[in-house]
Amino acid sequence: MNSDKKIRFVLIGGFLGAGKTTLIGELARRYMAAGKRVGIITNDQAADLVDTQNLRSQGFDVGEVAGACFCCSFDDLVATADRLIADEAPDVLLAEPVGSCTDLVATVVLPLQQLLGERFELAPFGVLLKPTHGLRVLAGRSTSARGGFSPQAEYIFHKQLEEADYLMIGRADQLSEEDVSLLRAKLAEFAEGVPVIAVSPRRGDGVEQVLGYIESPMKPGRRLLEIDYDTYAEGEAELGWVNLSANLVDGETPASLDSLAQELVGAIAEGIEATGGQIAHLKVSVMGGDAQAVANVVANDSGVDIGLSANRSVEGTIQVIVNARVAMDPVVLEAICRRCVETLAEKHSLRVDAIHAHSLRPGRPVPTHRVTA
Ligand SMILES: Nc1nc2c(ncn2[C@@H]2O[C@H](COP(=O)(O)OP(=O)(O)OP(=O)(O)O)[C@@H](O)[C@H]2O)c(=O)[nH]1
Ligand SMILES: [Mg+2]
Repeated sequence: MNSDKKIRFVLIGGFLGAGKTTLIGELARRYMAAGKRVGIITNDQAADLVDTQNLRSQGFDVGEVAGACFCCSFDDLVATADRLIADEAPDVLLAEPVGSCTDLVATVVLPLQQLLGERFELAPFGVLLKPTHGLRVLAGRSTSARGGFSPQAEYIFHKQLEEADYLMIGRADQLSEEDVSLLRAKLAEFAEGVPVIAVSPRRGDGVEQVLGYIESPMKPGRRLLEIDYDTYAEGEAELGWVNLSANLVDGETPASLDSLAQELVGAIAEGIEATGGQIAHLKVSVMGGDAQAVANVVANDSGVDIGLSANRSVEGTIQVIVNARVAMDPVVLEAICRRCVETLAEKHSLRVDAIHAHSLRPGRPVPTHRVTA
């Protein structure tokens, strides 16, 4: 990289399970195919991130900010960016904030631009709409994302979309043309004049257009929010958060990573639904050797999705990570996750070793910086 050249800093926002990690992986692949060096920064309230492992196993350089969201650990975000810059000299940094965060223009985009504008060139801020929840929250459609989505959680969902410089309707491969038109019309009601792209990072639709916006001279952070932090904090605190990791050992026959991931995520989702919890995003990563499978559930009754296929059966130690973000008591959620890991191991004649979990409700956001005008 030419040392005088600024690094393009790209933040991709959107609700839990909207498709941010998948899109970031696809953007990174395209940048790299064009000869650019890319670094990725993931973020979570706690350690053991499925996203970090997922992106690393795809061959990307990933730094992680774990323990608090970007806005509340701004200095950690900058330090993580600095480490990637020192190690990899990237031309582009792609960063994924926590999916329950909002007010990112005031707390991340503009502070980065204003404090570190000599080094970083901020891209316009793109936000992905999660279609299951978008159809329900914006269009009143009864979908699998039913019930349990309180007014406070809807407030966060809305605020995330309101602050975008450009918007993306995610998982477009699964939407009818009518649904895309309906969502466009609903978005235009509060984001008039904001470009909207229907994207399917998985199939590739719309990704070149997203790159066009990222590389455009559009001013970043044009839509500073008016936001009530009490409602925002209440909405975030409704979520139970569990990050669990464990090793499954002593297997005597090869085990299929894809099947284990699907089976575990399905069992946890069933356990959650039986207690009335509402899934925002449930992810399971299963790793063995250098292979990894990721399976996801993005809403109640939405079914199991294979986010990353390993296509491999392995012997030896298998590492399991569960990341669950669900509207329910985190202690009960942790108990369900632990029980399902134990049951899975038993069924496959494996032994659970080194299991540990963090469970929490996100605390009130206290941003390091906040630009108000
Ligand atoms: N069909 C389809 N599925 C997609 C697409 N993009 C993402 N997904 C799936 O949607 C689920 C959620 O995707 P992620 O990329 O993990 O979502 P995220 O926004 O990073 O989620 P959090 O990190 O929890 O906030 C996964 O199962 C993905 O495989 C798409 O274009 N089409
Ligand atoms: Mg993600």
